[in-house]
Amino acid sequence: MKITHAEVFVGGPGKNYVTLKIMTDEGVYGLGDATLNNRETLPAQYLTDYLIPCLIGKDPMNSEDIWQYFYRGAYFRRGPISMAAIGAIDMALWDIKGKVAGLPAYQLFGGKSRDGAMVYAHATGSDLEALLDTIEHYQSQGYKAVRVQCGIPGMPAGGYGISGKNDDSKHFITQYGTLPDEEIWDSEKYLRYMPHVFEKIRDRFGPELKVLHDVHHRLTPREAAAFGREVEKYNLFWLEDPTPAEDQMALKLIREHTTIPIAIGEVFNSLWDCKDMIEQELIDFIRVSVTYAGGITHAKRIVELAAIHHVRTGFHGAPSHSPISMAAQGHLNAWAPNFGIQEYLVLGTPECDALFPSEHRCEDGQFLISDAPGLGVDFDENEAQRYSYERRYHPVVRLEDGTMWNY
Ligand code: GCO
Ligand code: MG
Repeated sequence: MKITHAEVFVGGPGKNYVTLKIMTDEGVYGLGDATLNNRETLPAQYLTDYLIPCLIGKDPMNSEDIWQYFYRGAYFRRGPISMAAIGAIDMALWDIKGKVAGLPAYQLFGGKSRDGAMVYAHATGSDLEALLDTIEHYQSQGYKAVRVQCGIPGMPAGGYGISGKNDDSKHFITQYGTLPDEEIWDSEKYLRYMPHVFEKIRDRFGPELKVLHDVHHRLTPREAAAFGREVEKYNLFWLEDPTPAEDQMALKLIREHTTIPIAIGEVFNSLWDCKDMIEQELIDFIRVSVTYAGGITHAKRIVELAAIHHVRTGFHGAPSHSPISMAAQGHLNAWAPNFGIQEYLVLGTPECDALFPSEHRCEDGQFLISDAPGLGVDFDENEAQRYSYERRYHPVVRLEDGTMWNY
């Protein structure tokens, strides 16, 4: 079996999904997702200019060798652009492998360890009342876990993930302007207010609800340690990205002061970015995604290392990931002995379903994987013609005096 050609499509309903399609001489094709949020053209170009030409003529069943070829062969290794591009190829090869075998991808990893994988939704409120209402809404839909983000009194944009425009449906990160929005951040106001938010959530919803919170890299290690200790009593499922993720050893200080579960890793691109924190057991959940961390082959390696260090999975699932990478994660989640939770925000709009038809579904707060061969997601190229690339940015963040801070 040989790869004959491959194509990249950029665009989608409200998103710049980067979709790779790899064709073979036997008519079987595979699909991968290289969407690097708000930098989408870069992995697309990397694929077209450098990787696809090397793929032609290769046997798609040798996914390990092809992964090594692109990773070791690049010389300038890692980084989000090249790992998203390699990741898309890798997903597409597992898709082909599954289709050839007539098996869903999870069967190739070792079968199912569970029927449904618990997911969490994003509950966001521009103020506490709005947040509590949003949590209630998700609970009524069957969700057992929610990520809670709340507007902070006195902070213009209200904190990470809050639009500041009193419109909860628009809380998310992607900006449609021609230049990045600017947000203001104040750690002191945040640290003063958030414990009260957790207290009110527990008062209203009791101990069962799984409550997650994303600090989005905004605190210093000392602040995060003190915060974690203060809110320990509210029994969070996790505290995410308390400090900027590139400093693996910052977590030591946090760990010395609090037992709050820590989740980190959505910006990591390889095992090397998280190896020390996993081996030293400084985290509880690893947040990589199959897209940004080099596809199924490499993400699985991270999951296996995590498993022997009591670290569970909590794959990144922001809406920037297309249904293809969400399916790839769904297959890993079905198999992983150390599965923890899955962030799941694919809204299942009719436009998205038409572009990426699949039988995977989300019910009662669980992701249920279909038994279709491969990744179990298709791509409608006619539908794709409706969309094209539109430039977008994440916001940037400044402190009140103008100093740049971490988005
Ligand atoms: C999350 C993330 C996202 C990121 C986004 C960046 O936990 O879902 O923090 O909201 O901000 O994926 O592209
Ligand atoms: Mg996050």
